[in-house]
Amino acid sequence: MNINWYPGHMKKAMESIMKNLALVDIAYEVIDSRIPRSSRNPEIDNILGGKPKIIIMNKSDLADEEANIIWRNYFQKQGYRAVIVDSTGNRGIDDIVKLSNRLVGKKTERSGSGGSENRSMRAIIIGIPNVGKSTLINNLSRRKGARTGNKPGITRANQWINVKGNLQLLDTPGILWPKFQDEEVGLNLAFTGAIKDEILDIENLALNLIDRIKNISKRYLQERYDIDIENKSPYEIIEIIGRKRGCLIQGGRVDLSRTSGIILDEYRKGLIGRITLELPEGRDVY
Ligand SMILES: Nc1nc2c(ncn2[C@@H]2O[C@H](COP(=O)(O)OP(=O)(O)OP(=O)(O)O)[C@@H](O)[C@H]2O)c(=O)[nH]1
Ligand SMILES: [Mg+2]
Repeated sequence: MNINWYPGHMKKAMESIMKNLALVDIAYEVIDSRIPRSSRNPEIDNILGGKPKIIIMNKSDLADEEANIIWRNYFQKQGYRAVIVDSTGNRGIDDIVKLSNRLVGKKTERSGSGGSENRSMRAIIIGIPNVGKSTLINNLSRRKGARTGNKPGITRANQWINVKGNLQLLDTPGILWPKFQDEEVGLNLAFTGAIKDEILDIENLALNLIDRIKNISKRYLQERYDIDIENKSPYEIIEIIGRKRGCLIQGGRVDLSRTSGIILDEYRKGLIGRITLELPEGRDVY
């Protein structure tokens, strides 16, 4: 797999985040709960400097519940604040607001002019593509507040969204580029949809995903596709699934490309199960 992120691209993304960071009191780093390590860009902490931050473990509804707890505890042990969130199902949203108030609420109260003014706390959402930044922004804003107009004195371009609990959210998220430390990270990003399918070999991707899921637990594939996967290779498993789903081409052969697309799509939608693809170092079962 060969995916290049151009240095110019990264530099622009970084500059935009830094510019907006100057306007906020706290940053929300959104990650994908199925791949908490691969969906983090390790440079985020350098970019943030000392700015308070909460790790938002989004798409928790698609990840294993026990693994979610393991990861949250892991992040907390590392000194981070982490919240388990489902932005489409509205889980954990209130926790974000509450925790933000605890982290910076006091500070903004004191820093108001004259010492008594209670100005809003401002936040920015940051994360790699497709991790749920816009969904989270919509969820935070739709129910709990309305868009405000341009705020004079800050910048013309930025819109602030009022959220409950004295919180204002910058409506433009900071897009972090994914960081491919190794092939496994690249695959994880591809499995979960953080990278566009057009630039990937979809059959190869599905074969790898089948192999990973099979090693985590046999039951997922057996239950979803009603097949016995014992002693079968990923290739054989895809063939069986293709036949079952009627994905055939001329001569009665299985349409591997279409079957692969179905498998990836079903994994991404959580239909194969709530499957977390990686755990903190030193753990291999959940
Ligand atoms: N199941 C589930 N799906 C989610 C969650 N959050 C977002 N999604 C879905 O993930 C997809 C991407 O969400 P977006 O909010 O567009 O992600 P984004 O980070 O804004 O993506 P870019 O703007 O492309 O960088 C959409 O199909 C969302 O419905 C979540 O917590 N759970
Ligand atoms: Mg978006």
